[in-house]
Amino acid sequence: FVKFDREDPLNLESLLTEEEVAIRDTAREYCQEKLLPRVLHQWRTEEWDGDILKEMGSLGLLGPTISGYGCAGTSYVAYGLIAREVERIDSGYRSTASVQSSLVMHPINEFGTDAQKEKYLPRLAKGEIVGAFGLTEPNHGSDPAGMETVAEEVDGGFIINGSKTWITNAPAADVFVIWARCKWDNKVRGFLLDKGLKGLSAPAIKNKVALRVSLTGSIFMDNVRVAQDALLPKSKGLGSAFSCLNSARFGISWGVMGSLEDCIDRTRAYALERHQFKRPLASFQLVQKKLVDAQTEVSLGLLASLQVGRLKDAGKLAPEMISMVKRNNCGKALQHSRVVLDILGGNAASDEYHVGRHVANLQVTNTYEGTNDIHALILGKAMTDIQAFAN
Ligand code: TGC
Ligand code: FAD
Repeated sequence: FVKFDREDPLNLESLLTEEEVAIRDTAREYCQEKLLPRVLHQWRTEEWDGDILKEMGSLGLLGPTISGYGCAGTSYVAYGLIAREVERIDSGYRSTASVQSSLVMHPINEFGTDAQKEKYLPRLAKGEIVGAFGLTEPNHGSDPAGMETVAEEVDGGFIINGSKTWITNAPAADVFVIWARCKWDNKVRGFLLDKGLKGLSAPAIKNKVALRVSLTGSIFMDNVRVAQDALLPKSKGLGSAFSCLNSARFGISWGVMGSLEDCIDRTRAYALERHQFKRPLASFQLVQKKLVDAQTEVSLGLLASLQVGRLKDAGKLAPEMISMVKRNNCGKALQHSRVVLDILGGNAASDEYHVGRHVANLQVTNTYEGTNDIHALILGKAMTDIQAFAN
């Protein structure tokens, strides 16, 4: 027999390529050395740090699955491994990066012209410019098909009206991927809006109780006029927006496991150190069970995401597979981070112990990119052929 490795009980490492391990190690070193020392200050102040995207860009961590344009051309598994390391520190850092990679660079690469790719991708990859993705609206979150943002064709371009809310990176964004219903054929398409356009604003949403290290804002578009080249010409219908979500949701399924791993590591160390009734907390059966339940879910969740990643890389993906791992891993991370938080006793209330911060973040990861229940309904539809979202 080999010795049981509590940090990798099912030997996930043996299923990774050398390149994936090297990328994971680069990401881990960066996150532990550069992000961890910043996280508490940013959490307390909600100050956003634009250098972080530049640093990630310099290491090739942005848009890593894209080939060309200064991107690394890695596997989706490597993308997942990066998300796991970043979210081990904080979901907000992963959010900042995954919007840039999956929700901005991906649609430009998939649906853009060569000129749009040349204009935006190299600078997004370096983190020199910041991107945001506007799908959710004040009246339409789980049901984006009802969106009220509209694009109208005018001489040589378009006029866009509408508003978006809860948009990651928006207040700092240089380029906005905006999904709008086109008046001429009623189809949803993506548009690229540059910061500074007349009628475009993106105020911050302050005083969040979670995701405090990522910037979140609204986007208001009041007769914003753009040229023809703002249209992402290969975007055709809401399915194009959903295809970006496939990549981001996949990354989240890895990321939240990193968050839960950090909760386990911290509460395990605490349980070994802290004594009550003249014994370490770790010696109590109830405490051990909490740690074991959580570590089991991490191990199973990571293996499931690895399999989905391999299928995605091989072009054998059904989007429902991503719903399954996004829903399962986010739900389990929220549930078990909350349980191991109990191990800290009163210290659970101190941000210096970090676990409470993860718990707050994981409530949001279980909500954005499709709530836990919406993913249940996506899977329910696939299992029964009956869609239960609406009549
Ligand atoms: P439905 O009729 O099911 O589909 C419309 C068209 O889209 C196609 N499609 C997909 N294509 C690719 N990938 C997928 N996952 C797809 N899902 C659907 C579908 O085939 C169809 O194509 P076509 O050619 O027949 O027109 O659409 P519906 O309106 O009934 O959708 C239902 C539902 C609930 C599944 C969908 O609205 C949904 O997923 N809602 C959740 C919304 C959501 O996830 N929003 C996320 C916003 S972005 C965000 O949260 C970023 S946070 C990031 C961070 O900070 O990390
Ligand atoms: P609602 O759709 O109003 O849902 C409320 C509740 O009702 C949920 O529990 C939901 O599961 C339930 N519900 C809704 N419909 C049904 C149904 N048919 N059956 C059963 N239950 C149902 N969006 C972007 O476009 N871009 C971003 O960058 C982005 N970043 C975000 C960052 C943060 C910090 C947050 C909090 C959100 C972000 N979002 C972003 C928005 C996010 O995607 C939405 O919040 C999410 O899709 C849910 O929509 P909603 O908030 O309108 O909730």
